[in-house]
Order: sequence, then structure tokens, then C-alpha cells
Amino acid sequence: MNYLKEDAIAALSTTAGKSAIAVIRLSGENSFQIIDKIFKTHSKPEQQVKHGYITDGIEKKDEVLCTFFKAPHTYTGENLVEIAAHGNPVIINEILNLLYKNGARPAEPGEFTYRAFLNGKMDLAEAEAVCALITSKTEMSAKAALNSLSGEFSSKIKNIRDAVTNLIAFMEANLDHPDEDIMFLSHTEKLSRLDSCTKDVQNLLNSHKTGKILQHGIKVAIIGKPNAGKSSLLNAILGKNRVIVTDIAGTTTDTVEETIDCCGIPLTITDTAGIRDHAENLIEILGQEKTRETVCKADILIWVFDSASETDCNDVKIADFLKKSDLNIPIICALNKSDLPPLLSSSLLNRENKAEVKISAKTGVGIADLLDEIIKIAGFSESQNDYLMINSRHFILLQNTLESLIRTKQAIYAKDADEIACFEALNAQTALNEILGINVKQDILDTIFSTFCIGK
Ligand SMILES: Nc1nc2c(ncn2[C@@H]2O[C@H](COP(=O)(O)OP(=O)(O)O)[C@@H](O)[C@H]2O)c(=O)[nH]1
Ligand SMILES: [Mg+2]
Repeated sequence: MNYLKEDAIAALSTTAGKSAIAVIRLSGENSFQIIDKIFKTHSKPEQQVKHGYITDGIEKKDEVLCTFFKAPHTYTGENLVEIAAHGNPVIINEILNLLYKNGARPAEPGEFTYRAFLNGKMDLAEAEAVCALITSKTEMSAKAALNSLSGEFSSKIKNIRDAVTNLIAFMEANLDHPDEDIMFLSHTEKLSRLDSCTKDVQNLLNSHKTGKILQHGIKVAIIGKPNAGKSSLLNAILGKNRVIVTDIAGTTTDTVEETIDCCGIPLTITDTAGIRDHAENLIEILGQEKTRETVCKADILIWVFDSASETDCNDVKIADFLKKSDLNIPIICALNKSDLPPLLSSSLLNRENKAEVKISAKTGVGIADLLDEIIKIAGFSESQNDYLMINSRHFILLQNTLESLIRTKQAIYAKDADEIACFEALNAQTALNEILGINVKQDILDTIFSTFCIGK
């Protein structure tokens, strides 16, 4: 990626399309000189927000408000201008082209945040939280991202890193001056400090699952034979008639996906075409193929049974399909139509890794229990008050840290292994620093920032 720090960069920072206001950001040492060439204003020079017109020197292009942020107290750490223009794509293009003609260049994806990172305005974990915050799907996931953005996660990492660094200092002093006991730290003290660091790292690793669920949500696929009530269940969960429901088998031929906010967790639920022994036409065959694809991508399956009828060959077919696919996905058996007299024999249900909930998609009974079961099975921990966005990169580095800390401890126990202990503690320190973006390889930075949108 071509991140040249010297250039002024410009991009639309709000969503493209028609809107009342759109904000264009311009950042770089010479951004005030560039805006000066195309912005005419009568506002007082000392005003931070100035009213005026964008012009190409011949004609006015738009009436705008420009906010001037002087380095270093800006988002990027550089001189920054935010142009609040009218949100019309034609106008936005004209303004951007004028900026490009007058010395700015188009910003690369995530380049504003990348500059903020380079200029020490935020560390890498905080920069990653910007992306997580913007893409958050629920209030709770936004809160978790904001916690990370405001440095809560980073400060936990820094505390562990500082404790490890301190320990390394003692260990190195011991190695360099084995006979002096001024810097001496007893084995017990070293081990107790290591234990405390290990515990902190373990706690962060434990919050990864919760953070992942908050950010990416839980994918749930509803499967079952035709007429079990799958589409009725989706409608009942959504609280609206999203999918057509009839008593004609094979009504749902395609997958239907909807996302809901379930107690703060984004839940993506997919209704599928029923699986049965003899599909009636090509549409149904293709629909069943799509059902199989959806099942493979799901985190949890809801297998809907018609509890008012006996299990039949179609239920057996699904059981076989699940067995053959060898999917390691938790299954919740939803025994639907609980408002009718029960007839279902439960022979098919007696398997491990399955929960059972009685529901009625018609009356709504048991739907809340079903949602609770989904959240429980997904491993979401409500006991954590301070949710944090711990992404896979952080998770791997935290795991490396944990392993290095365990090896440090083993080396401290072993005789004459002080150098190994020191080496392992240094590895832990390196991994923790990498989370914060210290000494991270350029290609890793490129990968992280390239996932950002332009204008971020
Ligand atoms: N009595 C009763 N009927 C239901 C219930 N859920 C679905 N049905 C009926 O069962 C039939 C098939 O429902 P549908 O949702 O289309 O099943 P799908 O083929 O699995 O998607 C329809 O006539 C629904 O009204 C329920 O909980 N109780
Ligand atoms: Mg259906």
C-alpha cells in the first residue's frame, strides 16, 4: 500500500449517496494552504468553523462549513480540515477533484486512522477498535468497541507488558551481576508476579469469545422437514410476517436471512427450504442444496420438529444428513406445535450435543426460551461487565504471550535456566507490544488498514 506520509490526503468520510450533509476530510501539513485556494469565506480568521463557498475560481460549487483543526491536536495529528458540504455525489466529486487539482491526493483505505496511529494519536488496538465501532451491529457491541477505542483494552495490555518488562529488568540484572544482590528478586516473588500476569492474560483470552460474538454475531440456521414450522418460527422470532407460511410442503424454496438484536447480540437467522426424501422439482432441489450450504456456515442449528406428528422418513433423512456431514455444530431441537397434542417419539433426539426446547411458533410459547438457549450455547458470558473487542489478531498474540509466560515459569523452576527464562519473558513482551502496534511488520499494518473503508 502506498502510504506516503508527506502528501495531503482527502476523501469523503461519510457514506456516499444523497444526504443533507456530507463530510470531506483533508489531512496533511499543507492542508490549510490547499483549502485556501478553493474556499472563500467572510468568517473571522480566528473562527475554527468558517462559513463560505467552495469555488474553482470562476463559479461557486457549494456553500459549506469548514472546520479547521491545527496539528497536533487533531484526529490524524496533522493539520486537518473537515468540509461539511451538501450530500450530493455530483457536488462531492467536484469538491474532491478541486482538492486533488490543488495538491491533495485521494486517501487510501484507512489512511486517516493509519496516520493517527503513526503520529501516536492511538495505538494499533485502538485503531482496530475504530473499525469495530463503525461496523458494530448492536448497542452492546458498539459499547464494547468504544471501550477498546477509549483505551481500556490497551491499558490492560500495557499494565501486563510493564509488569513483564519489570520482571525482565530484574532477571537481566541477575544475569549481568550474579554476585550483587541489590537487584535481587526471590524465586517466589518472580513466580508470584508471573502468576499475576498469566491470570490477567487468561482473563483477556476468556473475553475473546464474548467480544467475537458481539462483533460478528451468531449465525443460526433453521432446518427441518417441510411443514415443521420453520418459516413460522422465523416469523415468530422477528415478530412479523417475513416469510410465506402455508400448509403446502415445499413453500420455502430459497434461504431467507434476517438479523435481529437479541439482548445486544446480533443474531443472524436463516430460514431454509425443508429437507425431504423426494424433492418435487428443480427449484426445490436447488433450495435444498442451499440449505446444506447454509448449515455448513452456521454456528448453531435449530432443528424444527412437528411435535404433533410422528417422526417420519424426512426426519430420518435430516438425521442422516447431519450425521454424514460430521458437522461439529451445536443443535437445538425445537419441538414445535406444542399447542397441539404431542405425538412425536423422541428416538431421533437422543444424541449428545443437543438441547431441547418446546415451542409453538403459532402462539409464541417457548420462543424466549429458545433465544436464551442460543445465547447460552454460543458461550456468551453475561458476567463480564466491561466488554472488550478482542479480535483474532489480539487473541493469537495473547495466546503466544500465555505460552511464553508458562515457559518462563518452567525455566525459573529449572536450575541454571535464567537465560531461557529471560528469553521467554522477552517473547511475551514482544507479543504484547505487537498488540499495541509496536515493532509490527509493515505487511501486517497494510493488511489491517486495508480492511478499513476509504475516508476512515
Ligand atoms: N398449530 C400450529 N401450527 C403451526 C405452528 N407452526 C407452524 N404451523 C403451521 O404449520 C404449517 C407449515 O408451517 P411453515 O412455517 O410454512 O413450515 P415450514 O415448511 O417448515 O417452513 C402452516 O400451516 C403453519 O400455520 C404451531 O406452532 N402450531
Ligand atoms: Mg418454510
